[in-house]
Amino acid sequence: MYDRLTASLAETDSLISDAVNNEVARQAEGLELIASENFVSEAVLEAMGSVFTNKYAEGYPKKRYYGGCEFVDVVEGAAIDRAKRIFGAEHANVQPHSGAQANMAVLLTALQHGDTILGMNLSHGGHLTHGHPLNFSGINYKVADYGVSPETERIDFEELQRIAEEHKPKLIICGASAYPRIIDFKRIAEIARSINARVMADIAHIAGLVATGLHPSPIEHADFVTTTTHKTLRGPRGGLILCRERDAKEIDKKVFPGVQGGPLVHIIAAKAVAFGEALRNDFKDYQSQVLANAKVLAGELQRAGFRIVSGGTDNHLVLVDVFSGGKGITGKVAEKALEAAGITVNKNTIPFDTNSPFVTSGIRLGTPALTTRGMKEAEMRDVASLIAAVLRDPESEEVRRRTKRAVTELAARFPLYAKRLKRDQPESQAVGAD
Ligand code: DSN
Repeated sequence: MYDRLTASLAETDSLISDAVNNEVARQAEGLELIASENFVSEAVLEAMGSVFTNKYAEGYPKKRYYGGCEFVDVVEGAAIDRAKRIFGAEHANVQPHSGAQANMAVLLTALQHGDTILGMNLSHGGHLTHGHPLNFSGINYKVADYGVSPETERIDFEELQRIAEEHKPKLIICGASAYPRIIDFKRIAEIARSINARVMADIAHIAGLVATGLHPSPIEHADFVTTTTHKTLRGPRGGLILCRERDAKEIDKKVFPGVQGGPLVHIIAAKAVAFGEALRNDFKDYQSQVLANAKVLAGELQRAGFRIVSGGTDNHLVLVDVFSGGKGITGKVAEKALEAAGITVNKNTIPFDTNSPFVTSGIRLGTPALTTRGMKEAEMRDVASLIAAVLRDPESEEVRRRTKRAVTELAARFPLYAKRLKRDQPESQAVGAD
């Protein structure tokens, strides 16, 4: 059905072509609820698939180590300029291939090998690159960690202050991958100042909300702000660093040649396109809908009897405690059962989880992708009841079959990449053609 999307590839490599087309079908026909995923626009896809992939461009605009970079400079210049405008930042480096490499460049800028960092505990919602023992951040630096309070499941700032005073880190890292509440960047910066530390805010998950003023911005509080570009920001898979002018030179040096060689110019072009989209008024409408949808999803699941970590959400994600102290099912079972019914989520630890990270007590749900498809509050109510039905009876083939049928019908009402498919295919074969 989708094979016209990869016409040239199909002629030369059917294995990869089939995999691409199967993935298009999976994305189009299922419900994508992974909080860190989204669907980029066709314009972003085109920039990513452009001939800029052929070009080496080590260096920065107007200071390259290769000839033939005049058009590369256009796209990198636009990406930098647009990123600075979106976030009100003094300096932007758009070259990091990923969030991990953005964070690596900041740590190399702010720290000496062996210095102490203070990051949020991964099992309380932090990120791998904020000090996990198996990650470069935990291997090269001493790590102290903070988390949420057992009562409120929100960041415990008094405890954070106490840990900061005890360990005297050089860098406090904030930002999270599974924290459904507003992060008080101002408060964290005050704690950092009180112990003479610097702050890195990793806003990967909430970048789109920050970009549109729907989550407080860390720009004036943090020394360094990093993000991926592919989550709520809805750009290509990649990273971005924002900082003050005074750190600009060091950050640029640490990205290249410190951490990376040649930039991925096709991805930078796609970042520029996505940043252009984020500057449009309708991007704020989209982000507002992401928030409204997450609130409805959390509320409906709560009404259906599930415990929502921290009692609700202020952002794009909902953390559901499906285990409920042993009365329910594990996150692992929940993820598998939902996947079989066409609903993609990820198992996730919850604060003070008694299950291992491979099993978990929770699932993490996010609304950015479904909101991009155009789904609103009414559809979130349907999605919540489909999820609840599967979680109540995770082994039932009948429930999975019934849910999958409903998922396919719902997805077809909100076509994905319909314009491209309609252009390339006979009308009757386009996803959701009506
Ligand atoms: N792996 C990312 C996520 O899924 O949230 C975190 O960076």
